[in-house]
Amino acid sequence: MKKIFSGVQPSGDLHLGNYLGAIKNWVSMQSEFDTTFCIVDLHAITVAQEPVELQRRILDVAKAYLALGIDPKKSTIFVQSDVRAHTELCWILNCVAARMGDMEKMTQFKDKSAKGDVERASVGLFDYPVLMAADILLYDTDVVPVGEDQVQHVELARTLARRFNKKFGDTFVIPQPKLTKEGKRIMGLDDPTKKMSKSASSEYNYITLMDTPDVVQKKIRKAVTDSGSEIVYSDEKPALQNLINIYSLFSGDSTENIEKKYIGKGYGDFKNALADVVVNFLVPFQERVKLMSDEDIKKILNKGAMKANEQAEQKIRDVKDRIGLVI
Ligand code: ATP
Ligand code: LTN
Repeated sequence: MKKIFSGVQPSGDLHLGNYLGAIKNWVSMQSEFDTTFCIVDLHAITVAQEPVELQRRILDVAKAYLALGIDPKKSTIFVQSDVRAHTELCWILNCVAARMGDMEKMTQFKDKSAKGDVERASVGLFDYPVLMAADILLYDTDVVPVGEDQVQHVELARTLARRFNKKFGDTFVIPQPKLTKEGKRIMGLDDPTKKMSKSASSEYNYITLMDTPDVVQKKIRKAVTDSGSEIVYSDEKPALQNLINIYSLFSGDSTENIEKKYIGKGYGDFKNALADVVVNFLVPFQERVKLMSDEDIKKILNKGAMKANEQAEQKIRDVKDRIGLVI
C-alpha cells in the first residue's frame, strides 16, 4: 500500500485554502492508502508564537483534522515534536545532504523574510524545508498531498533523498507531491493574485473554518470581483474564477454547471449562493469540533505518536548506522 504523509502548521486558524488545497484530499486518500497526518508544531515556531496560544492551537488543529473527516482508525495522527527523530534527521540532512545553494533558492523563505527583516529572521525559518524533508523521508512516504506553494519543498525532499541514497546507499523512498486540480491554489478574497493565507495582513483575505455565518457572508460580500457582471469561469476573471472554484469544491458541481446555473444572474446572486454553500459546510463542522474534548484528542495524539515513533526510530537507526554513528 502506498504511503501518504502530510501536515499543517498550528500557526493560526485553518482556512478554506488549507481544507480545499490539502486536507480535503487527505480525507479521500484514507481508504486506499497508508496515511499519516502530522501537526507540525516545530515548523510553527520558526516564527514567533505566544506559548499558551500555541498549545491551544495544536489541539485545535487536531480537532479540525478529525471533524473534517480524518479517521484515527484509518490514519495515524500525531504532533511532530512528540517524535524526536524529526529533529534528529533534520540535523543529519543539514550536514550530509542539504547545501546552501539549494536553500537559497527556496521562495517561501524569501517571501516570508522579505515581509519582516531578513537579518532578524530565525535560522529555523531558513532551515524549515530541511525539517519538512525529514518529516516526509522518515516514513518512506510515496506521495505528499499539499497545496501548490509547498511543491518546491517536496522537490527539495526528493533532491536530499537522492543525494543521501547516492552517497550512503538506498535508504529513502523518493516522494512525489500531489495537488488537487481546482483547490491547489485558493486565492485571497481581497486579492486574487496572492494565495489565501493565515498570515495575510487583512482578515478579508481568508475565511477560517471557525468563522460564523455572519462573518462568512460579510467576507464573501466584500470579496473583490472583476469587471463585467456575467458569471463566467475564465482566466480573464481571476477573482470570480477563485470564487467559482470554492463553490465547485464545496458543492461538487462542475464549473461548467455553475456557469449554466447563473446565466442571466449577477455577482450578488452568485455571492449569496456561495455564502450558503460555505456556511452549510462550516456549521456542522463547527458543531463536531465543539463536541470534542481536549482529553479525547490527547489520547488519540498519544496513540498516534507511539505508532509514528516506532516507524521513525527504525529509520533513524538505519540512517545513523549508514553515516557512521554508533547505534
Ligand atoms: P501561511 O500562509 O501563513 O504560511 P498557510 O495558510 O499556507 O500558512 P500551512 O500550514 O503552511 O498554511 O499550509 C497547510 C497546507 O495547506 C499546505 O499543504 C499548503 O500547501 C496548503 N495551503 C495553504 N494555503 C493554501 C491555499 N491558499 N490554497 C491551496 N492550498 C493551500
Ligand atoms: N511546510 C508545510 C507544512 C509541512 C508539511 C510537512 C507538509 C511541514 N512538514 C511534510 C507536507 C509534508 C506547509 O504547509 N507550510
